[in-house]
Amino acid sequence: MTATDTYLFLRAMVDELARCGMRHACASPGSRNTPIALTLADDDRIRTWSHIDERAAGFFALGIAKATGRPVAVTCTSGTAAANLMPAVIEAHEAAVPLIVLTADRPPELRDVGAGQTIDQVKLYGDAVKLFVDPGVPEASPDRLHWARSLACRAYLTAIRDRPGPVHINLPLREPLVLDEPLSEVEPGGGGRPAGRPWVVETEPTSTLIKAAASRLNAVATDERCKQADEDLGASNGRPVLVAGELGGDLAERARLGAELAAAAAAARIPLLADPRSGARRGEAAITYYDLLLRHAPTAASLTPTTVYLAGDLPTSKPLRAWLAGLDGIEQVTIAGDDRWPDPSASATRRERTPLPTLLAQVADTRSERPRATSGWLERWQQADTAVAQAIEQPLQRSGLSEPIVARTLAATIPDCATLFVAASMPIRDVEEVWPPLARQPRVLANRGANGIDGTISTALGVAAATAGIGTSTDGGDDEGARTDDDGQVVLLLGDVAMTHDLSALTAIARGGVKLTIVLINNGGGGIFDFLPVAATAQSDQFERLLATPPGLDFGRAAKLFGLTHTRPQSPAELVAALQQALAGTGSTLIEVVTGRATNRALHAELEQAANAALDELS
Ligand SMILES: Cc1ncc(C[n+]2csc(CCOP(=O)(O)OP(=O)(O)O)c2C)c(N)n1
Repeated sequence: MTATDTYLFLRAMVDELARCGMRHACASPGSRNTPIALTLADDDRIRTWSHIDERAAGFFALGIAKATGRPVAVTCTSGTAAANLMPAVIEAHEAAVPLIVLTADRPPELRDVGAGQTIDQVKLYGDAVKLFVDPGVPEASPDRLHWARSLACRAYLTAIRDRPGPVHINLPLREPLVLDEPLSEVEPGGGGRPAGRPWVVETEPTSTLIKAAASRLNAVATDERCKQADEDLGASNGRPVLVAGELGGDLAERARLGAELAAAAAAARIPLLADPRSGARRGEAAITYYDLLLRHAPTAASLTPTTVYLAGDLPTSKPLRAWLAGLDGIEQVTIAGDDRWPDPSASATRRERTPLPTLLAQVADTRSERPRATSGWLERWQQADTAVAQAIEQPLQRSGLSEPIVARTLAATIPDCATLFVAASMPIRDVEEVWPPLARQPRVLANRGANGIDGTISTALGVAAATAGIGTSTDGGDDEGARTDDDGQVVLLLGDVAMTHDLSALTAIARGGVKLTIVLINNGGGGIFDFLPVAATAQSDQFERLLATPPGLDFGRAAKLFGLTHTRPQSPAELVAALQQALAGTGSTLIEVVTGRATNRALHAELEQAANAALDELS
């Protein structure tokens, strides 16, 4: 076995990944993975992004894969480097995002014998990966190269099929790790299949195929099935509600599904409680303030539905989740095309296996004859929604550049060809609480698989890398999905603790030439903890030091260190101007909004009180 074997084997694998559709990879420095990084970088169809920190590399890859819906390769050296990919692998697993992790390892004779930088990497990510393979030290015989090609296809297809997720190939590489002469173009065994075809082709459940399946299904749908669907959508039940979380797919698919779902709900007059991540908070049936109105017990009780449909994952809203959990004896239908089980309160009574796009196509096809929800049902929700909207408007307007106002301003200011990436903690909650149902609105993404505050900047940068078209393929061939939007831009909304957690990720801006607009809510620590019971029980110095953890950083200096323009708007109008300027420019910007945790908590309490008073009057 020579370096030639290593490089031929890796070149065959990478060639297959590119043939399957891979367009992006991320690499971090290290000696052992040099052959993997160089082989990826040598392939013109794949853009290889260089990262110093493996944790950031993992999340950056996750962001690209989230935006494009395609697997992204991540490679790193052996040892703790591989362990640093764990958080992104877990998020990819929980959020169903396709990743292909290519770790370099020591060959068998160097394992567990005190060799440097060697840990047990076998099944390092446990059950968080869909597939683990340790292919052994590469050999470049014809048989082994055919297998390398087949294995790469298997990894790609496994990552993307059914419920997508990460796969792990652990590659033991033996020295020498560099070639002493150029690699021959000729591959033992004849290389790949003719005409650039992958070694293995699998019928993928792409949206096109789902659409085709939908029309076939419609054509053969029996009367009985139609009757059943009518009942499901409210003909006999009367008071259905549709709840929508993240619907999955690449950015374009998400936007399309969201719009179609909203149209279907409006046509059937079904109240739609849609997390902005679904892209479905739009149209006549969208109920904006469900988070506030379901906190009001009499309203929540009076709006008890007969059937709940859940599309995608569960929204973040605690009141919504509590309300669903308390709906005893009500039919709750999870629309899940794969094996996801978004039911933490064990409330689901039925699972609809037909994928959402197929269901939507069926609904669209039969819309004219379809009975609607009981007359007046949607109106009752709308009435409560309007009452809350009116009640909170004044306190919101008085709050100046408050955290909810920032969320609302972003919805209205960021163009619909752009993407808003929202951090965990209060940003995701504020966006859900006040996001208006605009006809044109930016797409909303977040890491909600494991709800971590880690890797937030890195993931947003990955989304930006994919949407800005920087990483488009240059082969002129199949690049569908590699470029999701011509003028796609990404705005990141995050808190100061999440910002501090991933600060070094900002190196990717200069090193990778990625543009990002960051809106930082600097409220002096983790504002979310002020809403938890511990805020009232812990001693205040301990609360500050152990929970709130104010970073105490001068973010203007951080912006300077990483080459970002820094601005600090003082009013909603100044925020709009700062955003417009940031989006119009070519560089990255840090827009810092200074708020206070106590003020934010008081404002949220005031909004809830105002909503409750209005709902009291209504009931
Ligand atoms: C990796 C990780 N560590 C810790 C947490 C727990 N956690 C949730 S929110 C939060 C504070 C976030 O603060 P910040 O980003 O400033 O947002 P804010 O609460 O002010 O909106 C922490 C530490 C987590 N979710 N993920």
